[in-house]
Amino acid sequence: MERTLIILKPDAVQRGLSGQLIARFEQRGLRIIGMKFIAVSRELAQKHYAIHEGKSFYEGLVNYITSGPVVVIALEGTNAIQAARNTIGATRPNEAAPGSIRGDFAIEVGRNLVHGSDSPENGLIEIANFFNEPELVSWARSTDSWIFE
Ligand code: IDP
Ligand code: MG
Repeated sequence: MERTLIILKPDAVQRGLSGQLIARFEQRGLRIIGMKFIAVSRELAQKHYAIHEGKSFYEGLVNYITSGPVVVIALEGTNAIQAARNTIGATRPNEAAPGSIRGDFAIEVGRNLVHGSDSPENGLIEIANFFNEPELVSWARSTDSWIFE
């Protein structure tokens, strides 16, 4: 089982898309193990996006993710990283396939609605950055055997 951190970014919350976007991950079959509605501090934003420090869009990116409340979600499942990234769609919404979140709801890279971890290792690191251990729930979903073989 892999774990991935999903963030519904401030544009998703402001546009009232949170419910629809959560539904897409649920219907994909990924199991929610943590979820909360928070304001991201600048410090946490800088930590989360440290890999992009120095890039031309870095300042704008930190401003974007701290510009309003977000929903952070920890998901678990087989191939959770790739499954979630496919559900999210390509980084640049103009290149994202229709049917993906970005392909259906977004148009610009700086307002691309959702974050998803890019590797199993980063999934664990990013979840630990946003959640305390007691905020993560280990549970058996009654439908698990119909979703995971
Ligand atoms: P990802 O979110 O698809 O993993 P990354 O390359 O990790 O994409 O970039 C992190 C975030 O930085 C993107 O989701 C997007 O919000 C922002 N970003 C990436 N490239 C650009 C850019 O060229 N201009 C503005 N924002 C960008
Ligand atoms: Mg990324």
